[in-house]
Amino acid sequence: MKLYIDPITVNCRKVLAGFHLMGTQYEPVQLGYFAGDMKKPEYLAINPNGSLPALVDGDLKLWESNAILQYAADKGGRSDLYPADLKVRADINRWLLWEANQWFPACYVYLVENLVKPVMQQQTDQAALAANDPRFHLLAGILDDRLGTSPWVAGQNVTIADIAVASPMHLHPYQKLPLENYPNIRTWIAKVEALPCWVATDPRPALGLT
Ligand SMILES: N[C@@H](CCC(=O)N[C@@H](CS)C(=O)NCC(=O)O)C(=O)O
Repeated sequence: MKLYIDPITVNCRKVLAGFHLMGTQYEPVQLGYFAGDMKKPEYLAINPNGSLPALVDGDLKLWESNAILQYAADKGGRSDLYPADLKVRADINRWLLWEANQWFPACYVYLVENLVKPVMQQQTDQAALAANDPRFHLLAGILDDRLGTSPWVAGQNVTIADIAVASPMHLHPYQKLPLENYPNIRTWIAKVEALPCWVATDPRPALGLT
């Protein structure tokens, strides 16, 4: 399988960490996010969205990072990390969809305003942060409540849901995510950060942040 990535991006780091966790074998194809490689015709033929990551497995061209995690888990028979039990799987699928639709956009504003713009010597838009704040706190409250009832996002064990939901927060000290009121999230993200798959895919060196 070929995996098209730039490891510094949220959704590529997600798939890289997930593949590491699952022991998935793949051939990485490095593209440059800041160089705009994902907008070039040869890549658009794989992912017409012009976004990273994408996976090619034979005649399957698969985009959407969470769909890639689901596919790799099923292909690798990792039912420990993506259980087949109907209700557990529905729960995980729910968190994967929530992450892509709600959590990623809410966390992304902090990434752009507090990390990307300063690195690019652009002005942080405080109004954009303020406008996003209520949405972030609503969502963080939902996640914190869940993590108050189970140690991992989807129960007693780590699953691909943890990798997906942690990824939009992967640079949270630099994003300046306001996590002060969410003790369960703080406990959980520290556990994610201790996972070997998370340590092995740390994007900070490539971003010049360590
Ligand atoms: N929902 C998609 C989002 C993909 C995405 O937004 N990727 C970013 C990097 S994290 C990207 O390549 N953005 C460039 C663009 O959309 O122009 C996924 O999970 O794969």
